Amino acid sequence: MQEFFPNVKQIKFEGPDSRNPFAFKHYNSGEKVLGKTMGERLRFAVCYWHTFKGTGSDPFGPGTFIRPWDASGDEMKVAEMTLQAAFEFFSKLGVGFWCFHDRDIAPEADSLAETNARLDKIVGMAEKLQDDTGVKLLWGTTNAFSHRRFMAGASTNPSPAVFAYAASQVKKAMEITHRLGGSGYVFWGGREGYETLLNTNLKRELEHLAIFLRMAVDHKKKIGFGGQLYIEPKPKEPTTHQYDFDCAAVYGFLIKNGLAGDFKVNVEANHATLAGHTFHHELEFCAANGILGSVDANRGDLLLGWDTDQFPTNIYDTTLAMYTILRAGGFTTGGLNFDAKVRRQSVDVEDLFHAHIGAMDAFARGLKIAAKIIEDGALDQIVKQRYSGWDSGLGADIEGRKAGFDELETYTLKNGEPAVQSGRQELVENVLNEYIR
Ligand code: XLS
Ligand code: NI
Ligand code: NI
Repeated sequence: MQEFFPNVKQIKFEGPDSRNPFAFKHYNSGEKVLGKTMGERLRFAVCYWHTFKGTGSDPFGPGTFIRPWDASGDEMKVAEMTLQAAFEFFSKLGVGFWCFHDRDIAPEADSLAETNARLDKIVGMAEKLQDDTGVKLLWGTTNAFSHRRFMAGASTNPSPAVFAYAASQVKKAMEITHRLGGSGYVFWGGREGYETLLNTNLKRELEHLAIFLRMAVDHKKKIGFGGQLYIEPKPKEPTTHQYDFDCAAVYGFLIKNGLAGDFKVNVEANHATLAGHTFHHELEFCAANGILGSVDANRGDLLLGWDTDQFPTNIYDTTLAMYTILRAGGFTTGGLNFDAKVRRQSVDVEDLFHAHIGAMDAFARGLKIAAKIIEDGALDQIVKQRYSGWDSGLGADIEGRKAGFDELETYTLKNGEPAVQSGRQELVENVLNEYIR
């Protein structure tokens, strides 16, 4: 069988002093952190679209990458070679999971029936490669945003025929995800949003989105798919306004439509910053509401301001992310999917390894630092103390709904001006810095 990455052998852990670019310095899959191995805690996944289908194109020019798996002139042969290259990459990198869109793994044909037959063929191969390598599917998803039929959205399209097409596509994508034993299925809004309100019935489009998601829940039950359904928020791009703007908007939508029990959130770092939040904020919001499901691990560039999908390297961000994820109980069905692409000038296949090795090490460091902060209770004590007024007396009466406005007025008239306490922001920032090393 053809080897697609002949210059790279199995990536191993060599420790922080290693200078081998093809080795992990911090990610040691079997090492235990807070009682579980790093592999179990981090649940790394490689995404198919950027890593194997990405071309390096940008709005100002076409692709720059020439991949050995793209060499054949035949579309289906390319799909087969790409799948082989992907599993060689997963195995050499030592990740446990992968993620794909239906159209990444098999090219669309002239009819839905033929497209689905192509998918079945590739999924059969993927099933075997999964068995051979032990690599599992973290989640599957549908690309219902690239084809021109979806230019005005999929489930929020003004045309019911396009809604039907998207439904047929999601039906099939859920079925193949189920067949491959996927532990989740993602709905990213694609073009579910609008360019101008002047031609848009926003109320109706939102109702259609809810109907579509209900149908997906019904189909999941019908086929016995036990994986978790996720929604991935994003505020803008490609549309001017995407309906799944941020985690709070998604949560409100789910609650309103009685879907909160059926969906969790797949939080993407770059989408958080596009929405004007930090990655940490979005994770903490989900954790607080019991909807933290999975993560698309990447980063944006605040100077550019679009979805640059760079590989995560910032140890502060990975530490804060893991701090929230660990305190929320860690991943169950979810994981850290590198929805990230190498830069346009990173044209060699080896660059794909450098990108993932750095990102995995960045998260491994974040995990270890966060675990230490938690073990020491370094920030916990300060937060606990700050809210301790709620544990007894007045605070407990308010939380227990024993005191209403009348009682609180009586209390205030009697006790006068409340004492103020320092928020100690500089102190907590120093504590964090002491742990990041
Ligand atoms: C695009 C999204 C997309 C989803 C999967 O911005 O991040 O890649 O993760 O459709
Ligand atoms: Ni994503
Ligand atoms: Ni993105």
